[in-house]
Amino acid sequence: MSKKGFIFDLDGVIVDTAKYHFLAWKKLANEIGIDFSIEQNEQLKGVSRVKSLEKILAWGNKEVSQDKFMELMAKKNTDYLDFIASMKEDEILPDVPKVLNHLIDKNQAIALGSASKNARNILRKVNLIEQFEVIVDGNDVTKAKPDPEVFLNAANSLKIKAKDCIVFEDSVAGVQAANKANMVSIGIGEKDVLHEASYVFKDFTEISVAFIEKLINE
Ligand code: B16
Ligand code: MG
Repeated sequence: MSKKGFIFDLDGVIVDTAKYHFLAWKKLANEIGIDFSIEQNEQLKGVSRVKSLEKILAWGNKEVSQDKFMELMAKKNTDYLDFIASMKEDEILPDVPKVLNHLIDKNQAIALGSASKNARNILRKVNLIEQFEVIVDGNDVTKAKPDPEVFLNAANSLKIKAKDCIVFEDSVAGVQAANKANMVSIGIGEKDVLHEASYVFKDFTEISVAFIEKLINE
């Protein structure tokens, strides 16, 4: 049996933390007099903390000093940490453990490739940290998605060639990053949004064992 590298994004793929990012950004934006909609939040998926704040300030036509920028980022993260403080295993998205366990049974290489600096903390909370052989997160990369750095690092640490890696991603930037890395991209979400992905599924309940076997063997 061949050994492939399976790289999972975190927010929106393993857990639905997008709702907590939204609440924390909305609180911050409103406090500084900027409107923030759920549609705008879509554009922040997979985008780093720095880039997210830059976008929000641009939408609100607001400029702030470097010190203020740092203060706003810290504030957003404090609120976000409050929202995720009580996260438990029941917030893991449906059938994610089933797919992870199947891959472990089949001796496949498994990594996390996330833009979040809180990724390890979240994996610990939901009790999935042991499932990942390699974790590459926002603390380990200099270039944010759609740059492929996060996934190439993960492949490198897994010692699996990029072309033998499969990435699960819920964001457009993440799918583009996987494609640039020359990996198979699997979009988790809506087909019309993630149309650049090699395959798209609404969630992991739509992914069959036969499909996983095909990924391993092709
Ligand atoms: P943090 P992912 C991304 O995680 C989120 O999708 C994005 O909304 C967030 O701004 C980014 O992480 C940074 O997160 O503020 O926790 O460092 O989807 O790449 O797992
Ligand atoms: Mg994501």
